[in-house]
Amino acid sequence: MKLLFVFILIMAPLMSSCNNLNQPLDCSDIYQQDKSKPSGVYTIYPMGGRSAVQVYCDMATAGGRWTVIQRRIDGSVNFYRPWDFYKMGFGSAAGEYWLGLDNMHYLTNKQQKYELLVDMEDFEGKKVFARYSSFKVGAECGGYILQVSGFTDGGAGDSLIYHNGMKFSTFDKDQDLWPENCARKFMGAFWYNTCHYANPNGVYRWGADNSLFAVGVVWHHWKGYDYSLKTISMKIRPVQ
Ligand SMILES: [Ca+2]
Repeated sequence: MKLLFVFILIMAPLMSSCNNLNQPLDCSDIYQQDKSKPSGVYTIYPMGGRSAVQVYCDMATAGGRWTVIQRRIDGSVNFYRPWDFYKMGFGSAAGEYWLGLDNMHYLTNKQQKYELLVDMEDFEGKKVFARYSSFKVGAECGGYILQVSGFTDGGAGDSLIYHNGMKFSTFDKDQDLWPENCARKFMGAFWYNTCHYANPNGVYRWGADNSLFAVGVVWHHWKGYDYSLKTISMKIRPVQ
């Protein structure tokens, strides 16, 4: 009996750290395990044991630990998709993808507060960012409401605050505040208001193009409605 007690005492910390090692919740957990790990594709478990999902971890920008939840880099993935895809996630962690609203909800509704960094680049190679000290996605039953605040300007301007408090909309699920359908009109999926200042899931159009109004990968406060960005990525991490 005494031996068993000692055994449990010795094994307890091992067992708990083992669980953590095998099932990191996000890229911040992966970073804490080994601070020398480079940026790249890793497996995380945002909803526990059976929720394995591949993501891109940014371990370099502003201290690293970022879990990328959305990324456009080359137009290789079609982002004009219905509700179920935005709920569950799609694309490739090594390239363009959307992590999924369920994963975003679970990650950002744990005890720790999350911050958001939006990195973007134009076709001339100029890079800017917008940073928010608080980012949270509500539950599906409430429409995955976006809560974002605490803006810091890295040259991009604040195109997201207009979307704060909005429900998520896709072309087949209109939860925006416009009488018509924002997702259909602007060929994306987002927390549309009436409709947008940011359309990161819009059509990849390789730069300036005013043939169709504001349907591109738009961040209005930086490049206006007629410019579709070369890259944009939204990444989150727990506030330390
Ligand atoms: Ca509508």
